[in-house]
Amino acid sequence: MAPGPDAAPPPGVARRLDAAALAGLLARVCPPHHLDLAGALALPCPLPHADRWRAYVAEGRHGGLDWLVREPEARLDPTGRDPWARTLLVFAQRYTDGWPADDPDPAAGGPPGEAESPDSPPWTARVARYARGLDYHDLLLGDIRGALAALTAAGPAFRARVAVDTGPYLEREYAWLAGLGFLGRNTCLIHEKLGSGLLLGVALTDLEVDGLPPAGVPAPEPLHGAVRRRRRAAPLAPLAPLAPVTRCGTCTRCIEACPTQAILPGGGLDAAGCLSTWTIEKRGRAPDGREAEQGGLLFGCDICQAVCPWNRRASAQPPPGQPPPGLPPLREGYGALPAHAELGLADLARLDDDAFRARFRRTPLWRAHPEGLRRNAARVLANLARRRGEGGT
Ligand code: B12
Ligand code: SF4
Ligand code: SF4
Repeated sequence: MAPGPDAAPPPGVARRLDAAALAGLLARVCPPHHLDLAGALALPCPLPHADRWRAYVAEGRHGGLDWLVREPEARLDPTGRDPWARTLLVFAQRYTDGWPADDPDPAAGGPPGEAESPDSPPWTARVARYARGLDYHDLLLGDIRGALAALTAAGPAFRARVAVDTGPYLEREYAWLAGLGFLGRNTCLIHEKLGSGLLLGVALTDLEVDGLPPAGVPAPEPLHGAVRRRRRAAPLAPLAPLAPVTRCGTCTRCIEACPTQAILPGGGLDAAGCLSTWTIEKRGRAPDGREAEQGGLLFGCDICQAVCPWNRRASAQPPPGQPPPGLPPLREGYGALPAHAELGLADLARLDDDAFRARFRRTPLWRAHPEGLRRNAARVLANLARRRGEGGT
């Protein structure tokens, strides 16, 4: 049986296993499904950063994303909605190999001189890295479902509800608790060797797993990892309390680099001020007419990740565009789609709705709607013209 949302196991099949056995199974089923990291945590689970979530909601930092803050308390405990859930599996998939320091890509906060002309670099370099190819929801959901089906075929039968983004789960908090990485001031989940170019997904299951760290205590390593976070292996439970919440130290680069000052001094985000919200989620004008702050970015923003030393470190090992040693190649589908190169920024600014639908269905750009993409392209053109001293609005 392939578990999917609300799939129920056949009666009488064992759903209980220990963490070491689950780790062994994950090591078998994750690599063929392009899943670089996988971990598990016991439910119900108190969330150590629940107060950050409550403050985010109370201060209205969700930036008009009303779907996010509906039933805020429910987001803190998935077993309220699904009392059958016992274990949350958390998965991560790389979507980029490398954030080179001399990257001329304006979406990576590269030298402004490189962004002067609308013709160079190509517009896909103005799109956040996760969004240059196919829709990650399709890719990652499909891969997680495939891995769960293989897991069932190899052993336990269980019920599962899978989500990438859309479920009421604080995915980064869970990824940290499951040992996939630490939480940075830019709010991203960062793996010490892979950096933060990782997309996350979860599977709520009724598996009973013995030997996981106590609820609410972060694991120091995931159950499965294409590379280890630390050089020396740490046993799961005894060292668990030492797993770091954050490893930012005294660094504040992301806070300083954010063009809209959307990252709070103590870490955490004002989503209302984030360019990712302005260019993807928001309709209409930027808040208070702050269009100029969008600079040369067309869709999403990678600046607070591109400046992060942990991504620099992750990029330092391989030649640009190649996977770090010991890692499989990047999953197909995340590279810029060849068809994107048929258009320029000016074409995007006047693309009609039908052409938008024909070109961008099943890509992340779909989320901006045709009017959003036209608006973004027009803003970038105006910002570039202003930088060249040609005026613009
Ligand atoms: C809504 C949303 C957005 C909104 C709001 C983001 C926000 N920070 O709130 C907007 C549109 C701005 C956005 C932008 C981006 N997003 Co987004 N987004 C989401 C979504 C759907 C919900 C996030 C959420 O619940 N926010 C509420 C806040 C309070 O929760 P949180 O940021 O997760 O923080 C929790 C903990 O991490 C902790 N915490 C937060 N900050 C800090 C700081 C420190 C120091 C510590 C110790 C703890 C801590 O406290 C919180 C409560 O548990 C998630 C998917 C999901 N279901 O989780 C994807 C998700 C977070 N996004 C993702 C991505 C890739 C992005 C972008 C990089 C895309 C882009 N390039 O434009 C940017 C990054 C911007 C940024 N610096 O966060 C990935 C992140 C992967 C990763 N490695 O971290 C996710 C997980 C999607 C996925 N399935 O992979 N996103
Ligand atoms: S994604 Fe861009 S705008 Fe948003 S917090 Fe990071 S640097 Fe700031
Ligand atoms: S740039 Fe510095 S402060 Fe920001 S997430 Fe990376 S290490 Fe942490």
